[in-house]
Formats: sequence, structure tokens, C-alpha cells
Amino acid sequence: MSIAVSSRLYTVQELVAGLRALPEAGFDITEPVRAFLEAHPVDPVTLAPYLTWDAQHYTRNLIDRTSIYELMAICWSAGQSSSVHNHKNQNCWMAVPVGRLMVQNYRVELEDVATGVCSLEPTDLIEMNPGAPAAVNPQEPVHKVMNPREWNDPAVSLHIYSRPFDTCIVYSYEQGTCGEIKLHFNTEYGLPLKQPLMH
Ligand code: 2CO
Ligand code: FE2
Repeated sequence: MSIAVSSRLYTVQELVAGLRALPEAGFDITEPVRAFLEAHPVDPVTLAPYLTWDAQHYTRNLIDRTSIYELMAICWSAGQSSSVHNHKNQNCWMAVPVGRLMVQNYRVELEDVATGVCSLEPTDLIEMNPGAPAAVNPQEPVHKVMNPREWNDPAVSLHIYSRPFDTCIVYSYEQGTCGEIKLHFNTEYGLPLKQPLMH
């Protein structure tokens, strides 16, 4: 594991410019983008146009999208968490400029989306914070992100997905069920969308 060496914070515009300058092949493996995120922590002040909050659910706020990747800010109130979900055939990186978040990873023992049946085993649990971004392991792409209520603090994460996607499989670990859902944004490029739908 490398040690974060960063002398300053970067604007989100600098992050976007840097991501757009990375070669396309850099998104096919996890290390280049993870190292780039680690070396370019984002100044939360510059994220202000993309931060929205909802008492019921974390919010998804699109910042940039190309044919290669999409970048979004996700806002987590204390106690909010994602479903257990996958990023199949896709790479995913997360940085946390504000607060901290936990990621619970799972190994899929059985998955049959056609019948909605699955069996998962929890594997590692990691903390993400401003000095510690994370790449989802493409061999184990099922996880859940949590902002534990007892931490009592909001958190903001930046997610990079390559390629862009708008569906994923969600799983119930307890019930052994799974199914595909569509993902929606609350805002795009700093503008609210009408009637955002959440999962
Ligand atoms: N993948 C979820 C989403 O895009 C966020 S949790 O961690 O990736 O809504
Ligand atoms: Fe995810």
C-alpha cells in the first residue's frame, strides 16, 4: 500500500481535467485512477454546486461524463447506506473528501438473477477517508457503502465508474435475493432533475 503524499488540495475542476487527460487504457485497470485520486485530494469547497441532501436516501450528483467514465458526488447523511450492489464488468473508484465511510465487501457464492436467488459471504470491511480512496476489486465487485449513524457526521464521496452505467444488481444478504435496478441522479452538472427516483 502506498502512502498518500499530497502537498495541497485540488479543485474538482482540476480533478476532471486530470481524469480527462488519463489515457483510456488507464481505466481498464484499477491502479492508475486509484493512484491519481490518492495524489489529488479534492477541496470540498469546490464541490458545493454538487452537494444535495435528502433525509431518506443518499443523493447521486453527476459532475462529469465522457464515453469512458462518469464522476459523481454522493452525499451521505449520518445513518445512510447503499444497498448491497455490484459493479459488474465495470471499474469503480471512490474518494471521500468529506467525513469517512465504511465499505463492506462480499464474495458471491451463488447468483441467479433470472430466479432472483443469491448467496453472499461478507469479506473485508474497509474505511475510506480523505487520505484513503479505494478501488473496487473487479474480482469481488459486490459491496455496500455505509455512513454509520453513531459517527453522527455527514460524508461526501466522489465515485468514478468506467464505463458509465445506469443499472446494477442489488442483493439482500439476509434473504438471499437479488434483482436488477435502475440508478438515477438527483442532480446533473449542478442542476436538479425533475422527480428523482431512488433505489
Ligand atoms: N454504487 C452506488 C451508486 O452509484 C454507490 S455506493 O458505492 O459505489 O449509487
Ligand atoms: Fe458501488
